[in-house]
Amino acid sequence: MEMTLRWYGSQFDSVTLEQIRQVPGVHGVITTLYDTKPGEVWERAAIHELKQEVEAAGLKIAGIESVNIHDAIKIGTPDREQYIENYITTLEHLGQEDIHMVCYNFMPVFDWTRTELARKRKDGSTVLAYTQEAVDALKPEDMFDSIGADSNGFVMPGWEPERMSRIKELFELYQDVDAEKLFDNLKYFLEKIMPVCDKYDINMAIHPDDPAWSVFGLPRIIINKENILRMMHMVDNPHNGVTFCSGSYGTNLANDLPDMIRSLQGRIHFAHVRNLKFNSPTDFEESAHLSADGSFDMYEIMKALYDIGFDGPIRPDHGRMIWGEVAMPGYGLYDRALGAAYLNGLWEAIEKSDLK
Ligand code: CS2
Ligand code: MN
Repeated sequence: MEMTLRWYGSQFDSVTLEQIRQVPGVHGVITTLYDTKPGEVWERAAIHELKQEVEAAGLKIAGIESVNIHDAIKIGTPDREQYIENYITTLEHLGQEDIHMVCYNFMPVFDWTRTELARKRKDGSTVLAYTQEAVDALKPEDMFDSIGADSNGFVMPGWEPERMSRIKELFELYQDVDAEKLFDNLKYFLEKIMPVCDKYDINMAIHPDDPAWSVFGLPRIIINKENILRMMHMVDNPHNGVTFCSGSYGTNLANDLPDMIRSLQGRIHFAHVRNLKFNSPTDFEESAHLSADGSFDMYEIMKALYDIGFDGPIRPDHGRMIWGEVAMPGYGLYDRALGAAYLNGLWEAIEKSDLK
């Protein structure tokens, strides 16, 4: 595996490349052109410039998170053809710049959903949290407002203001899209992009829906082992793979994370590893990465990745906000650096006990 940190670009991130470079064991970043909108072509020159900036700091681009998918592709309207063309052009440009892993998601309307971005824990740290009760009491448009209000002034990925202002219209457009239709539209998209992925050896890594169930009546399909295997088999190409995000699949306690990892051998192209602490099955918070602080056995998760020979980029996912840092919720430096060090330590121990 290759330990990385997510970085939003110097215009958008409070964390610098110089800081990331000093996290032991981190040699790469997962980044994006944060100011491009879903559906836009990523110009090769812009990708090249980003790459040069990262390399000048002594790091490399280990992959992109995310190249977002335009709603027309998810809904399946006739204009999807143009947006798929644009996506293919973006993939060509990434391939030409020697970038070979692209994370994306196929969630209707919302990206990840949390009901609190700064829940205070006993030790004074703050974390992202979710309760089903809070979602049930909210209208979708209020959800957007609460996310915006709590974000320390940062634009949260997936919660861009332009999307917030179109929320009602988006819900109407998705009216006839059920889970089966969403699967069909995903298949259609993947079949169209596989040739360019084959040509440039680009691994597509779908991110799970977070939380891993339907919110506000919208269908969600990338939620469990059965569906993810269906998705892989329906377009049976090794470039059609997944981002294994423990914190997203783990929102559903019925998901056996190590077992899911083992069933995805060869198709996990990217891993997000973080822990959750459940207070009840519908109330969880994003704890520190350490097993003892949350509900998951992080050793078993890393061991499963090791056992299947996972060699792609991995990153600590959201961290807590600690030591007075002010940053995008989930994306401060300090706790993610602790997470990276901890995950590296687990990996070293697993590797050495295996080689003994
Ligand atoms: C990320 C997602 O911050 C997060 O929760 O894991 O926003 C992820 O980047 C997207 O869903 C992938 O497209
Ligand atoms: Mn994730």
